[in-house]
Amino acid sequence: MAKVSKSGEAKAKLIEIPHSIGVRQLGDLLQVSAVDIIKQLMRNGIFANINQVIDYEAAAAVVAAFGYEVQLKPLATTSVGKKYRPQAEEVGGLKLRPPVVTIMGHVDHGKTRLLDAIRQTNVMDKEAGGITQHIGAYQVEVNGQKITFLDTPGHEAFTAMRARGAHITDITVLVVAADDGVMPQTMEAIDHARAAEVPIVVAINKIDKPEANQERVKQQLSEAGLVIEEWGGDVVCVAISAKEKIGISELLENILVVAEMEELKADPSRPAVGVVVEAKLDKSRGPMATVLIQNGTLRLGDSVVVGTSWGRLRAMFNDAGKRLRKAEPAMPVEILGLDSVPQVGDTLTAVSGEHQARALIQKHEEMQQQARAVSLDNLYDRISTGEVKELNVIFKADVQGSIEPIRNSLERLSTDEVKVRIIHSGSGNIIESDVTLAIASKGLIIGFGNAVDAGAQRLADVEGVDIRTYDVIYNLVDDVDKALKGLLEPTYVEVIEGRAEVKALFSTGKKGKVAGVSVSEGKLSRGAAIRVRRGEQIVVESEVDSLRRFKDSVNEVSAGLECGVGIKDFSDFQVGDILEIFRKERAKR
Ligand SMILES: Nc1nc2c(ncn2[C@@H]2O[C@H](COP(=O)(O)OP(=O)(O)OP(=O)(O)O)[C@@H](O)[C@H]2O)c(=O)[nH]1
Ligand SMILES: [Mg+2]
Repeated sequence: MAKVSKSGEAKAKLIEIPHSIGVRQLGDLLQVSAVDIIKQLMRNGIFANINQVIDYEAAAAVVAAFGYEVQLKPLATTSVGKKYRPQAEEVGGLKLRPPVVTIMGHVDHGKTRLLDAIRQTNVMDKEAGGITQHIGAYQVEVNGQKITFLDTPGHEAFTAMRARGAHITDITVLVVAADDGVMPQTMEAIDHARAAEVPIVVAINKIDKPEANQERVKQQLSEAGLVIEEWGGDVVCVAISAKEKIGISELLENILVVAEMEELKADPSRPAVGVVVEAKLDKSRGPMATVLIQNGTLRLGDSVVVGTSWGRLRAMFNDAGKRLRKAEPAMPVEILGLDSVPQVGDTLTAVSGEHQARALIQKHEEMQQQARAVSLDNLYDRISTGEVKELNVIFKADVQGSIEPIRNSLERLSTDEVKVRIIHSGSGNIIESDVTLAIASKGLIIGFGNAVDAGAQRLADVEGVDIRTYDVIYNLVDDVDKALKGLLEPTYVEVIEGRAEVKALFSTGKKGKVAGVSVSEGKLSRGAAIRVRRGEQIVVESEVDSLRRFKDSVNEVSAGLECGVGIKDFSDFQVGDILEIFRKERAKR
């Protein structure tokens, strides 16, 4: 039954498959259509549709039939999300490092102005001529301690980095304008920071304005679940004016307090690891990248791999444009010497030489291919391999009023094995930042009564993010419920729906043969899965192509009646063959 590959080339290639896998995913893995997978499964006696999940044995038989070696894939051990934590073996040389901070908040609430205010009042290297250059991040010094700020404000940029697998932010500063209060993007920013499990420091901005109302902002924040210290919660909140430069040093000191609680550490004695925050091609200097060092120390002359590019460090500059010989953890530096322009979010790793560089580049390429989002279709698959223990859902509804009830229904679907976690909800269409959040959180997006923005759909298609939109609450909840139940019911049982015995054979011209049968049990139905038994042997498994009572084509024939049966791609009936109509059903627990 083994099928020879079309290419015909030798391929004792090894395919690894998990404990269970979706039919569609198996097709992707073998680079054949799902239909071919379904056909092969049928030949092996398993009737599954494209969205179903099959177990290892079933999948392995298919893989073997396509001529590959097959092996069980070990459980995934990839870490998901979270900030950079050095490995246990690194603990020896661990030292405290500066925090890396991203500023977020609603449009026009003063993010850029705050970044500028911090930079102007606290830039470290004033003697370098005061020409701070824009390299994507900068460091300031407060009471002898450093803080690194990422120059691109907003939760979109923050989550876009996470979506690329880079977890660089330790603390977010949430800017809320005192005259405007908590707005939709403030809420988004809160959800994005929470999804990343990054602590939030609130900066109530524009307190110089006569319309400023700090109490109202604090009230709204507590409604959003951010209870500030003054109100008995644990969220640090500082009143500032980015314009008048009021409260800036207090904000910085508070950031350091939060950083201290986080115990951010790194080992400067190791070879460097970092993340690209900006990259460009300079006409005269070639590829340039701003890298935030996460661990270890980067030195001039080091060989580095950055994403899929590599090179030897020819020069290194800080945010003031000053040449450096080395860069320590949490320091942003601009580097020269790469052979091509890397991408924002790419990882930098110092390597011993070309051999290690090549191995690493290959690993990065493989990792790029492996990152895949969760969908309702592959949910069971992902959970059973240990990859998913929480179903992260981004839920958007047409109107605010629909959010709470549906949110509650979804959260109630949580089981012992999987928790349904609504990481972000809101009203309006599904937008690009929802998709980025889904990528970063390996989540899926559910919409109710709304539409998907074109840009969001494009991104979702490219990144393989599952977006489901509904107009009926029941269908929405039922689909998620079914997907979750899939994990509780990994096995399938076969149900025999009908049996018939072949009494006579009829030729039907070029279409082949039809069997004249007498239905002994249950019923036969058109389109149903059918197998032909001859004694102990199963001759074929296929589906009922045609069903006739006298001259009429019918959909069903019940026990006690006689009819003509045609089977798809089969005509070698013999008198005495037994036909069985069967259905595969998920076993109840
Ligand atoms: N009065 C007053 N105005 C401020 C303050 N901070 C910012 N602004 C003004 O508010 C407006 C928006 O500030 P930005 O810093 O551009 O706001 P943003 O959050 O970066 O806005 P986007 O980048 O568009 O999301 C500008 O006109 C600022 O001058 C402040 O503390 N007081
Ligand atoms: Mg701005």
